[in-house]
Amino acid sequence: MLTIQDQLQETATQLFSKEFGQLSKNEMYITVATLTQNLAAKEIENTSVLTKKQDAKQLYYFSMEFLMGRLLINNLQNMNIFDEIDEVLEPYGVSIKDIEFEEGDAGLGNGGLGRLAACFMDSIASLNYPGHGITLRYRHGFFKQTFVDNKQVELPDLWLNNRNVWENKISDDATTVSFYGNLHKAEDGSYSLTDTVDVLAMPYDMPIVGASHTANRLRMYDVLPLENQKNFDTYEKDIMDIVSCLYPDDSTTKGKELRLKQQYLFVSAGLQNILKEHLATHQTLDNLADHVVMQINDTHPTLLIPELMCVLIDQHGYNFKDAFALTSKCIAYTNHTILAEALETWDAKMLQNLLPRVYQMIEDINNMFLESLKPYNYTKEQVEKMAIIAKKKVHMANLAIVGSFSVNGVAALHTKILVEKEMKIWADHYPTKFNNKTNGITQRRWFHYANPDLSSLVKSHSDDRLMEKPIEWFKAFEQQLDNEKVLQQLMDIKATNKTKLSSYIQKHEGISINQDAILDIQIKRLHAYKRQLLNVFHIIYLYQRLLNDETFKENFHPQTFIFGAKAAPSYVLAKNTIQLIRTMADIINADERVADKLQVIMVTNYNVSYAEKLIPAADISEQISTAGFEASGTGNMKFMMNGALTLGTMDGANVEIHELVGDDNIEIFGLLKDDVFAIHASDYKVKDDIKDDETITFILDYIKELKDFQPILDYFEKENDYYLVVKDFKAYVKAQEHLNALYKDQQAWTKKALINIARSGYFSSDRTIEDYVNDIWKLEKLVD
Ligand code: NBG
Repeated sequence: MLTIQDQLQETATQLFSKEFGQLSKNEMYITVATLTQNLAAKEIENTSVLTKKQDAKQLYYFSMEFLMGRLLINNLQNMNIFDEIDEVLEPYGVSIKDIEFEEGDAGLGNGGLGRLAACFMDSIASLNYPGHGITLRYRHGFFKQTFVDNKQVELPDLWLNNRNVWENKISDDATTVSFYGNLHKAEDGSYSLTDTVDVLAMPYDMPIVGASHTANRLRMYDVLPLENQKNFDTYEKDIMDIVSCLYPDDSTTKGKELRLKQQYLFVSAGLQNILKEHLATHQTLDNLADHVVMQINDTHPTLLIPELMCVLIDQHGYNFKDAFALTSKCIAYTNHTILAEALETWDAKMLQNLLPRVYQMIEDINNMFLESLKPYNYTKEQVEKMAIIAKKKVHMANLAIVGSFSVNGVAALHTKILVEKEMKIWADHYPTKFNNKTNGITQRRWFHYANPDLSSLVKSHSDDRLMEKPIEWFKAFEQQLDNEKVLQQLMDIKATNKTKLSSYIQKHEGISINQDAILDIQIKRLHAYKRQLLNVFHIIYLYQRLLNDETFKENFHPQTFIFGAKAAPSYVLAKNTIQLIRTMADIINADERVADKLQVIMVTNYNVSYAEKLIPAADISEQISTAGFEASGTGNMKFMMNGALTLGTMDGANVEIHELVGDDNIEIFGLLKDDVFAIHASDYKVKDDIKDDETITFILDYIKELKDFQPILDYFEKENDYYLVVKDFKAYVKAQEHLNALYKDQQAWTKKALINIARSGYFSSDRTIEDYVNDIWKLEKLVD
């Protein structure tokens, strides 16, 4: 058996024909990562041997997004070889931390939904369940953000330009996926397609190494041309587009069709691979539901339902009824939003043209479903609401609900809103299908890795044997609530994390943060419902107050507001909000009069790696969405685990955080979801509120004076402040003032932080995954 040192040298020789010590930093990274990858490959092999031996049921998590971030340290830590490798590197004068940034930040996702999928992968493997991810191998990840004149400019994220050490091309599993074509019915009633446009779906696997003995796979499909296709040049160009980027511009029909092609590609190819593997051991599909469960992450992979039906009927001779029964036993659906704009519909004609047989199957499912409604006394409107195809559109959420055995929301409040309001008719129709699975985050990345000092502190007061029970492991720390030494250590750790963040921000943004200030952070996608505008309104107010009110200024503890957010390239209001934040940052940071009190920073290209730096340093976690609109949020959980206090509305998982820590350890403000829904149902006019409110009038005038912010002004004038910034403003200001005053008692504040940390174990994605396993997936653990 070669030592790690020998293996490292051997890898360096194979890859670069050089002595390890002669390698550049980038080559060192590639060498260490390749060695890690080779060790992971052994674990993958072991996992598939165990899966076969136990004939274990496997999960396939279909998601258009996996926001993995960097993997080197994550993998080394999970494999428990971090220290060993770091020691080997020492004589060469480098550490793993020096080379980790040579890795690209894999950004195959845009926010919470994609990061959730990544956290789930980590937990599934760490808990020794056989469960794999299926997605696309986009050539460009989520765009890289820069700013020009404070405006967001999007650059392509060329993440594959640097060698992706983690992936392996699995040519043996390449499959053909067909688009378009003419549908034929044979005499025996079966269907086939001719004149299709075919592509080769080529899988690349990335290892997902868990913290125990299991390693699963994230399978990403690329596209390659096939021989014998008509008009080869245009054909090749067209199909390469399928995997070119994460979010094709879908303002055009062509863009929409491209998005649909993406969805079908990974669904069809993924399914073919799953069925091939199943048939190789079981020779029949009759028992598929005993061995395979497929979770669809939001509606994007919903074509899995009609596709599996087509395969069962056309290739395996099933009748419609049996095929449907089997399909809906294998597939479960997670809903991640109630925002109407995110509930997908496809133009029926387009879907029919692109996927004639799949469309026909959707029609058949729809007919069967509508037929099944007849014995109930639904009104015409109700039937139309539930129909899978209505008004020439295919409603993917309806298809997902009809064709699956489980529909889950992602936080208690979100599921409640689905069941009682948005999807009430469905929940009444299928009372046992709906369930809640509150989201979670992997503590391995978001605590142990991102905040090593805090991790060590908690570890020293907990029991290692509880590591696998995060709720209890974290909870043990609460016994230190009155331990002054521990409280001091907590303060020191926060201070150190702030220093580290400050030098990171200095390097990336050219500004250093005030070390004494309260660090108040809002990091998430930019969207009107998340209300970054409320935050910046408060900042404008605060700035004026500090300039004009000496007593207030004296009593005010310095506060630094940090934002990180990308706006969708075509989302005008969101982009304008970024510009306003950046503009205010310029004005405030340059104003000597408030220099020691107030600071505003909007970081560039916020991503997973940035979040890992920001979260451990935060004092205040801004979770201020309009109640009823944030399905769950997962950033809120990460901040809590790292000892920040939540400043939030009763929305998404904030509600559960509040329930866990109690009124005293969270700052809750603002309208409740029922208030919000009532206002939306009334004839509320924001201009009446503005008229009577000097502060709001001042802020809007201030923004007007700055020029350049018409979209924000329009949002109030034309969209009637749909997300209720004005209505919640006073309560938000009060909550901010309360926190600012509280912070002065460092001891009391730190106790609150400690309680947050100690009760955060519930939000470990290990807990979430166990919930999915027990209620939906029914998997058994792999035993080594
Ligand atoms: C997002 C929600 C978040 C939630 C994540 C993960 C979509 C469509 N939804 O609140 O907005 O935390 O999903 O469930 O991205």
